[in-house]
Amino acid sequence: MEPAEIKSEKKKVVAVVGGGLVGALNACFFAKRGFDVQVYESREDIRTAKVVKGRSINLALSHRGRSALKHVGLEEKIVSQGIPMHARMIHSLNGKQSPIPYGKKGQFILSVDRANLNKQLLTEAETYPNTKLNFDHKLQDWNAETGAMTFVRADGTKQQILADLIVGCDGAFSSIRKQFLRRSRFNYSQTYIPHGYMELTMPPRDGDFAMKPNYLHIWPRNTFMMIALPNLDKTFTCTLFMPFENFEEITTGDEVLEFFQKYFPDAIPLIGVEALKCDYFRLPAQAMVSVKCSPYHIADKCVLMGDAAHAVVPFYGQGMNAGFEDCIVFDEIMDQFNDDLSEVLPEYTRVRVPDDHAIADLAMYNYIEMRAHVNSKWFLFRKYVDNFLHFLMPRTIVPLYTMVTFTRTRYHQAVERWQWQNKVINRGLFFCGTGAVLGGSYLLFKNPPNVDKIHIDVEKMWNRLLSTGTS
Ligand code: FAD
Ligand code: EGO
Repeated sequence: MEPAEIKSEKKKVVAVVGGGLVGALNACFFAKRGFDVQVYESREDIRTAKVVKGRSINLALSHRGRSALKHVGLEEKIVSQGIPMHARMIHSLNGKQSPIPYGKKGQFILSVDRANLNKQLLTEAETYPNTKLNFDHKLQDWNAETGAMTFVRADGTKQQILADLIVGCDGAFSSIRKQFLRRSRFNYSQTYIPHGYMELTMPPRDGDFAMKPNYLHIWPRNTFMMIALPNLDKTFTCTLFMPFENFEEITTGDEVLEFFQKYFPDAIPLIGVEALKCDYFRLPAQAMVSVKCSPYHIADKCVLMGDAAHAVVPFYGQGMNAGFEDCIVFDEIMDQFNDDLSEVLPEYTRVRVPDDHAIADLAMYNYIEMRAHVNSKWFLFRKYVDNFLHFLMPRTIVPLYTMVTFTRTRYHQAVERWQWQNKVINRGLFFCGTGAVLGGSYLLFKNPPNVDKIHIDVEKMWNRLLSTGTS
């Protein structure tokens, strides 16, 4: 008898609920492990749909996300269809553009098209014979005791389905998570931030990109922020972040223009006056929510991943990357515990919660810091300081953005290391400061200045540097 036949238990069924970015990738991971995978997605198949509605058109893909794609053999393909962004390009109010590299040569983030990425992942999942994609299946409810799920079709018919494992990848407003909320000892918090976002398209100019393509363009204006990521069709997708109350204050095309004239004048001719006046009113500003919860599992039955487990605000460009990394972490624990779900699920919660909570906090921290005091000068200054300190002590000081974006350092360890680095930097500054004061006093004593007053207000900058540390 063949060994395979001795172990003739039926293949376990994994139901992946949600065929978005994380669900489709997860389907590949589970299919690779030999499970019978059923994906249930509420929308129609986006590969054949005529109109694709959805959030943000493009996303920044970085190391963690790429690592996960590599596991399922998709990294090269996706990377080849992305646009590398080697540096941020900071736009000052006077129109000056200043690039600051992300790191060494070869360190870059990628602008990828969300819809295209989703399509490729679905197509990849379908190449496994043990995977089936079920579109037009909206999870209505499920029973945490029996594991039975109820799906509603577009025609209103309902369907009951059972699975050995339910993987909730149904996004920030997860229906799977609703059953978790009814249970004792489930921690949950959700915060809507006062900002909304709006996407505007910057068309090509003379058949080419209207701005330099290989950059993440950023207009830091404290509470008003705009970014632009390049697309393959030579357009840029600009995302304007602003408090809802300011969005609501602008009610006419002329007011849009006036607002841009004041804060983003260089973008007006690039987006186009008429387009700007019109696009602004096409869709209302969208909300952003941060969700943290724990545990991520119920017994050996159900687990949450991606935004369903941790929606983060987009101010670190890590939401999808973190969700993709979830898939790797789960896969590694499956290896470690031989697919024994009763061991794997609690371990996954134990290992992953601290890291997902850390990135949720970091993203929120960036939001608060940027809106409070990041204008273009401060942005440039801070990134120069980061790069300079890293250059001076490459092994001791690694910028937080670098650890988060270009390594797989566990998020919670990146935070710990960052706090340690800040202590080192502050001590260094203290000694330098003491040295400077002593040295300065000596020099002043030897060469008394012939001006009455020397007033340099470094104090303000100094205090800000000390109080906010360095990212
Ligand atoms: P989703 O993409 O939301 O997918 C969930 C899927 O589940 C959807 O297909 C939905 O139709 C389906 N679904 C929902 N309910 C049900 C149901 N009841 N039954 C069946 N199916 C259901 N991340 C980055 O890494 N880099 C970035 O640059 C970046 N930029 C962003 C910019 C903005 C403005 C926003 C809002 C987010 C950004 N993100 C970014 C975050 C990223 O979009 C998310 O983290 C990512 O989409 C999460 O993937 P997901 O599969 O978990 O959820
Ligand atoms: C001082 C200076 C403190 C997303 C700069 C903090 C985020 C923050 C939304 C950028 C890059 C990918 C992004 C940097 C900081 C994406 C990102 C950053 C934005 C907004 C974004 C950077 C999509 C914060 N990465 N980032 O260092 O370049 O620094 F500006 Cl609004």
